[in-house]
Amino acid sequence: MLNKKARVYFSCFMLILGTLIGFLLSKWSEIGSLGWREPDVITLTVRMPENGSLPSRMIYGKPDIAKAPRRDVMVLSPWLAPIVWAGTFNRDLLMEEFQHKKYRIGLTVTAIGKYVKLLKKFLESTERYFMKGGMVTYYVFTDRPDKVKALSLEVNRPLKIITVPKYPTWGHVVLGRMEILKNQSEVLFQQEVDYVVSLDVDMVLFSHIGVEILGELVSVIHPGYYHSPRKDLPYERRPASQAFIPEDEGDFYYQANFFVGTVQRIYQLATACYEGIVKDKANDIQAVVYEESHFNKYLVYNKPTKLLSPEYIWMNNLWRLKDIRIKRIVHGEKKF
Ligand code: UD2
Repeated sequence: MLNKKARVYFSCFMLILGTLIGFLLSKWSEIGSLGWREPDVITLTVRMPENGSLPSRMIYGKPDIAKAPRRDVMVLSPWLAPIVWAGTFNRDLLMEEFQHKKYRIGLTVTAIGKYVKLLKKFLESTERYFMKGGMVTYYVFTDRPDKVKALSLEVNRPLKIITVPKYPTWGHVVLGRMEILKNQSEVLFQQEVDYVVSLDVDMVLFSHIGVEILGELVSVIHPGYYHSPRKDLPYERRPASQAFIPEDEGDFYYQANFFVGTVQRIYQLATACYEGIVKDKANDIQAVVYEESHFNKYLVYNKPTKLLSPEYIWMNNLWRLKDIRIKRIVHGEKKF
């Protein structure tokens, strides 16, 4: 009798302990990312006050040609595109040029159907961490403008709601996004912004995302495949699809949930993906990872001018490797 009771107590204890450990593990990577401080490549950055006719100056330590910013990761692709990691850039220096040119940035996000519910949390995090001091306009693509308005979103940057069709399925939404982007680049973005940043609504920013992400055509290396050999990358390998990439081609696998570019480059990218999607549909074939397959195909033959490391889209279900010093954005936060 006593043994049975003891067994019950022991089981309860183990259950509570297991739940506690599970909870702590799930929070660990989040806590870790918040605790990490981003080092500057060049540490001393002081702005000197304006003095008579002299313009205000920035004083900082001289870059040391013998000192690599990171030795544990690739910081330059074979086609000479920088790969952005923590520790490889000085945001203050980048801001100098940015403020001088007064670039306008359009942040686009798709929130269709129930995904509207994710918009508030997404925008709270972008307000806190996205492009501080930059000229940002939010563009929300939605089929439910009334629901978006009803969220009473408190944002300090202009927010434009773009009404898009009601898509019947998830597949139609993710494929349709390229058409929306193509059309809006033509009619809206070319008038209103210099750079387009496209993010998914199931993302939460945990750290500052600044001008280091800007470039002509910028994509993020997928956190799940960045150490994988080419044969394991989930490219579309069937020649019948427009997204086909031969077995012996491909550089990195990129995620289609975060990309950046000038309006012209985004227009070209979105048009190519849209046309590939339309042709596939006519041929009754669906690329293996939907629009992301077409996106990857495009980037094999139109190399990105800048790459963002997987720090820029992390997923909480991935075990963080030691080369990931900071989680800037976490993807896959879906609590409807
Ligand atoms: C998966 C893939 C991603 C990409 C994507 C298709 C993983 C981990 N992720 O992302 O790499 O292939 O699929 O682009 O494999 N949306 C709506 N309403 C909908 C459906 C989608 O607004 O009804 C929007 C929303 O912005 C959402 C995005 O489309 O964040 C992508 O949809 P998802 O979040 O369901 O896709 P996800 O993250 O599983």
